[in-house]
Amino acid sequence: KKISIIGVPMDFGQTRRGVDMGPSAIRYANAVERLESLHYEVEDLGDIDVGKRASVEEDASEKLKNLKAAAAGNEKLALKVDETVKEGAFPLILGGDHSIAIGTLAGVAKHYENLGVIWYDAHGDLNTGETSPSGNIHGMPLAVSLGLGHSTLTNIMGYSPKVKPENIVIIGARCLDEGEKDLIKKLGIKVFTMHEIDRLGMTKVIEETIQYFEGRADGVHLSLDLDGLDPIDAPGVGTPVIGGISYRESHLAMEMLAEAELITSAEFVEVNPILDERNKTAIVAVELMGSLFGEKLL
Ligand code: DIR
Ligand code: MN
Ligand code: MN
Ligand code: MN
Repeated sequence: KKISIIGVPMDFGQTRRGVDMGPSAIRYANAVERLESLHYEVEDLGDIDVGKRASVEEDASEKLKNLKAAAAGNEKLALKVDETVKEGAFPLILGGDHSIAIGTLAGVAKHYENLGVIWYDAHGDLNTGETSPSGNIHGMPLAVSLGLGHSTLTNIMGYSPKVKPENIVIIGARCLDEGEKDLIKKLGIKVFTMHEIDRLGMTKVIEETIQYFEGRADGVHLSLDLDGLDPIDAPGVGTPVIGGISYRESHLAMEMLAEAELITSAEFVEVNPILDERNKTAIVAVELMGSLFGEKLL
């Protein structure tokens, strides 16, 4: 099976600079070599040209920050991801802030009846313009993919919604805004917060996740925000939240997903090398990619 890597140097979805260098940091941590060593054919398609912040004129009255720039970058990403899936390759997207999940899911979901999504994140990313405390689009991609929020974003690739609420599993949540909590309850979205991870253990959480998707999803996308991990293990992120998923638990999760052969596309986002310690977070991302693609210790 072929893996096609797509870098997205996007930082319009939040306000801290440096996350646009995430794809470079992940490549520098030997992502391509790591996957090749697992006997995959790996094609690095390079980076999507998302343009510069200032090159797009934004509407000053718009609550969503950098809306036009973020939408344009995500349209390009969606087209590239669509091509990759058509070609039969596994799309592996390197972020960039989490707003890029809007484009990834737009490109992937049209190829499935019932695309499952694992949202591995400290946050729900379920805000809309109405509920967002920040106006940052990286806090909105899961809502957008459900068809909720600004039409400039929900209409990317010309169809909406991309995913159904019953096809989503959130893992690692520990920082949810009020509007996000309401939406989770209203839509009945399956969430394993840190409480459930502590209580059940990651083994059970992933077993239940795999079971949940059985007979329900015809493909599963993994959207892994590095801030889902504890900042001790992944310090190079823009919005760290203490009390997160450990490095070991994350490895276990990836290894179990690999064994189940569940995942059909993936993205690793929010790596910010400027906030990092000696590229630690990008290295962790590549370690987790190794496990997700079947690397074993023995
Ligand atoms: C917060 C932070 N919920 C917001 N979201 C983040 O701005 O909407 N998502 N950091 O990853
Ligand atoms: Mn996120
Ligand atoms: Mn997050
Ligand atoms: Mn490993």
